[in-house]
Amino acid sequence: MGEPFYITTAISYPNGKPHIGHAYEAIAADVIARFQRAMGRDVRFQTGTDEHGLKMAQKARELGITPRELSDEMSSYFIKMCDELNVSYDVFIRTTEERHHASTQELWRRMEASGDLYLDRYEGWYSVRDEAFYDESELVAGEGGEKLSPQGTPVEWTVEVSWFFRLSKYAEPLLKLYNENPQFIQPDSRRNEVMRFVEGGLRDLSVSRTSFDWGVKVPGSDGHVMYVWVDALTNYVTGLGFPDESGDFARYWPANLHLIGKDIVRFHTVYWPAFLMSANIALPKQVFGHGFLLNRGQKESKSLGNVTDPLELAERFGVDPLRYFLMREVAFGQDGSYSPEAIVTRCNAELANSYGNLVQRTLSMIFKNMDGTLEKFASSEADDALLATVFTACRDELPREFEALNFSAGIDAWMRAVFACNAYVDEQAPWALRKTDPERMKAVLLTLFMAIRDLTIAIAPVVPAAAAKVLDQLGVPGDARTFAALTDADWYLARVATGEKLAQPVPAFPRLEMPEEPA
Ligand code: ME8
Repeated sequence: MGEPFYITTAISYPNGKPHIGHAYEAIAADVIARFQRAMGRDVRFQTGTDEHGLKMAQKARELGITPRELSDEMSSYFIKMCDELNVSYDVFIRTTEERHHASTQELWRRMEASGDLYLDRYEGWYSVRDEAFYDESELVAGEGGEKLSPQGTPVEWTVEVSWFFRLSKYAEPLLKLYNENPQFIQPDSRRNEVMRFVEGGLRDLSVSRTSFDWGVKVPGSDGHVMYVWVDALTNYVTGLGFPDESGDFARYWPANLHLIGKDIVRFHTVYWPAFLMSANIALPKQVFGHGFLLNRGQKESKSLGNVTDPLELAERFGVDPLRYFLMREVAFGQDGSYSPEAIVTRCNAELANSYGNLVQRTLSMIFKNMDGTLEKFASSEADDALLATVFTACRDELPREFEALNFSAGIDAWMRAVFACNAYVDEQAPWALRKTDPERMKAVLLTLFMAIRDLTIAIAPVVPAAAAKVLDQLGVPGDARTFAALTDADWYLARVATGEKLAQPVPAFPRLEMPEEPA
């Protein structure tokens, strides 16, 4: 078994149906999970829903149902989204599960045993939408002069007796953590923001509420439920069986990567490591705050009427084209914009015309002109040069960039190899060789066959279903679809030895239709 690799997404608030940002994060995490599996790692991939808190309680009240009914219904849409987008999670966690309450209460007890929890009176600004507390100094003025959180959401002055976590005690240890482990918070821009924030000193954090009961009960303190972020963050260890520290926990903790959006970096890089230090649990290796996805440059919102159902996009353009577009178009870590036209333009140019066409043309020619027969051939210098270019892109460049979460750059390296194949096809003109030099035609087509296998294995984490379709047509066995398999020089001879002929190829990347009019 390979080295363990534990990756998580944020757990989503199921107070509405999933939006494109949720799909983006789930897809990015899935690309990482599939990539790491293809690199030979033993991947554990967790996602889920964050079902407690005032936001959920208020939404349920608004709809006249219980929070439980709301989370049961809505969380099913998140599961459906993951399944339809081909997101290969191992665990879908729901924070209302009994095991999660037990795990969070154990974390609480450990923080209490460290002397980090105390009862006091809480007075401060709370944003229900962000489920976050803010300092007066962090607030901004709204259009009518009203006070808003730094995220632009309404805040309420709240007064109650609550439990506090001694966050102030952890400012120094946290700064030490960031300084000693520059990769802990990525990208660097977010790391700098967090460091400035912590350098300003930390105030103790109110971690329980008495004004409502939709949450995890504070052990031994009637009437208190935990602040939703205490329980939300704990999901990452619950899913590994915590408080049982043998088994999955022993194997997969600490997490290699918490993948989250930029708005919740503070929770994951200040609160979470502080809770873990307090409870004497090892810290995750990296938190990566990706950017936001915007609809034609604008944030989606009900009032603008531009909220997109990611499953409708997937249905309209296909799951793999949507995945490809999101990973290719946006420089990971930065904000990005999408529109139906941009999806069609990008996918037609790269997936359909460049790569899909290469595959389809090559396999059709092998099928028609060679009766689908694969055989040994003597390669020329040009053939070897092409295969070397493709190999370098697929085995070195793309993996190096994907390892660093630079998906767009990795795909760019891959695309250059696809272009090299297309330039080779034009130069070698196999259709003309058919009459003049059939042996040479075979060498050209079989070289392309080998190149396509490499290209397809490399891009499979991004477009898993279409890639599987191509690899099935090539006859590449399931266990040979890995990056290590790319270095096996004899795979082609083994493939020839099976004697299997290529069947008539079926296009894996059809061209997309441009939308008639921009929505
Ligand atoms: O924050 N583009 O849940 P959530 C990209 N429950 N990503 C986006 C986005 C957008 N437009 N909008 C949101 C929560 N996200 C908490 C997390 S984790 C212990 C608890 C991202 O449903 C967002 O940054 O509001 C977050 O990573 C994820 O979607 C879920 O957001």
